[in-house]
Order: sequence, then C-alpha cells, then structure tokens
Amino acid sequence: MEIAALFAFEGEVESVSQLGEGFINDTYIVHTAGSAPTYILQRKNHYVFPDVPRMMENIAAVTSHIKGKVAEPMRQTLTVIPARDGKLYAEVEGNFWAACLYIEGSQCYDRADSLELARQGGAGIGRFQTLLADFTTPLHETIKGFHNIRYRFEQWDAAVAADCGGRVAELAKEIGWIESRREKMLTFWSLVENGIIPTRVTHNDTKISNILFDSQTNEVLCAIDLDTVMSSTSLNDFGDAIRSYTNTGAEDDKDLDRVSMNIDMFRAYAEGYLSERKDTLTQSELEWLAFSGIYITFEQVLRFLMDYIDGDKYYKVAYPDHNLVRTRAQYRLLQSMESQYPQMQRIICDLTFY
Ligand code: GN1
Ligand code: MG
Repeated sequence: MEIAALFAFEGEVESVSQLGEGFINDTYIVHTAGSAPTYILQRKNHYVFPDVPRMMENIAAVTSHIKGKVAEPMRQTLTVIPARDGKLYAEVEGNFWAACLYIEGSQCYDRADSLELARQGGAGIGRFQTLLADFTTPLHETIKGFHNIRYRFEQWDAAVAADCGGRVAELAKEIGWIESRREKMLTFWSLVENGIIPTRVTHNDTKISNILFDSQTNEVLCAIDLDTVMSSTSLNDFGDAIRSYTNTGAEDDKDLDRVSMNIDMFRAYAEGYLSERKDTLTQSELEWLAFSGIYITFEQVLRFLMDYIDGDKYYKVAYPDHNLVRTRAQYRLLQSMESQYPQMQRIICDLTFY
C-alpha cells in the first residue's frame, strides 16, 4: 500500500493483492474506494530488465500510438499510470515499480480451449502488428538479443562453459538437442540479419496468457505484458503464439505424452493472424511463417535449459528441477512441430496462395 501511494491513482487505495503467476515480474491488483478505477501494480524484475525507465518509455510510446487509432482507447490497449512525481515508474530501495489501469470486462486464458479462441488470438496479434505498422520512433532494445538466436548461442556457450549450477555433466542428451539444431537456427536468423526478413515493431511474448479477451464477446481487447515490445521480426510473435496456443499439454507438463502440437489449432491461429496480415507480409515472411513456431519453441528449449544450467536465475521456479521439466516438455512440443512441418507449410500456402 505504501508503494501504491506513490502512483497517481484516483480514489483511496483500499487493498492490494497478488495477481497471476508471471515468471518474471510480481503483479498486484489495487482496489480503490468508491467508483474509482482498479489498477495493476508490478514490481519489474530488475535482473531481467536492466533498464526499467527505458522499458517504460517504450510501453508509453507504443500504447499512446495505439490509443490514437482504436475505438475504445481505454480498453483496447494498456494505460500507463505514472507515479505522482511524473515518472513512468517508482524506484523504491533498488526495486522498480510501474502501474497501469485494470481493464474491466476482460479475461485471459492459460491455454486455448477452442479453435475460435485461437482464431481470435491470431486476429488480435495481427491487429496489434497492423496498429503499429506506421510507428516509426525507434524503440530501445530493453533485453539484448531477446529473440536473436546468434546472441542466445553466445549466452549458451558461456553458460555451458561456466557450468554455474554444476549440472552440465548430467545433461549430455539435452545439450545434444540444442547442438544438433544450431546451424539450422542460425541459418534462419541470418535472413533477418541480412534484411531478407524485415524488422518491425513486435510484442515478443505473445503466449495466450499475455492477451486480454473481452469477457462478453471473446474478441481480443489487447496485448498486455508489453515489457518486451521492441523491434524484431513479426515472425517471432506468430511463432511464440503457436508455441503456446497449439500445445495440447502444459508448458511444464511432466507427462510428456500429453504434449504435442494440435494442427487444427495451428490452422485456426494462422487463419486469424493472416486475416489481418496476409496482404502486408512479404513473400519471405510468408515462406518462413510456419518455421517461426519451430524457431521460437527451439529458443524456449534453449532458454529453459540454459537457466537450469545457470542455477535458475532467470525464471521463477516452483520446485528444484522445474526448468528441466519445462525444457523436456518444450522439447517434446518442438519434436511434434518438426514432424508436422510439411502440414504447417501446406496450411500457410493454402491460406495465402503464395
Ligand atoms: C516469460 O513474462 P512472461 O511470464 O509472460 C518470458 C518469455 C517466455 C515465457 C515462457 C521477459 O514470459 O520470453 O517465453 O516466460 N518473458 C521474458 O512462458 O523473458
Ligand atoms: Mg506475462
């Protein structure tokens, strides 16, 4: 409540309670007296986001751009609430806090339970990208090389060499999963580096739980968790959503037989996404769209395993080998995508006639 008092909230703060189970930040919901709005207050993870002020500049710039273009500016994007001193964050004892308006009449999902939801999600992210297509202010790179697999491999090599958690010796098989795909992933990324695949404003963390749906219509209201809004390839937003929406199991499923890619979900998400982006994506983006699911899922396997090797510094863990469980479950998903890649390609072709 002391921290909440630092923000320019309307009404008297009545209660603050924990919300959700993000892997990175700590999130709270702030209830106020009478008819004043409800707010979201977050302690931003300073280990993950070394420059919170610049991250908040990115978020404020992108959300104000979107506000100028949508019918319901207070519901169709986040509204950053500044601190009482006018800054976009409050710094308290080395921790960085930020706040935004809670969007009434919204809901979010941990998993996609229907094709319709996947279609809506795809259309929502497509629209998010379209709304930002003419956003030209350069964005700060708030996490270096976030979806840049060349940079991720640099981190990976250093992590394996350092072996901080003393776990490398027992991970020969899992490390082999990463190494056997190194060249292929770098080859894809070189297309982005060479400009063959263009760079645009992207969300970079489009898993289903980062999307708000209208609780009446189930249409996408907006993308939330804008911490990673940066310049990258649109493909990453598609790929990360495919990683999340199509998984028949949980991201950290211990029962690997539950994990696979549901191709119908893939089709539904692609239909929604392409209904918004079909005419604005380039030929090379369309050619690599299906692969982006594989790319981002591979990257996620690498990131979970790297964090396990590092001794669990990045992701919050609920039990000691949680990052290894996540690694294995995401690897099972990756294998399922790889085996269905020809079908994924065909679906994109059918939807676009490229
Ligand atoms: C993190 O912030 P959250 O929990 O939505 C992570 C994503 C991962 C995801 C895996 C800043 O997302 O990149 O894909 O966990 N965010 C950051 O569930 O690293
Ligand atoms: Mg999130």
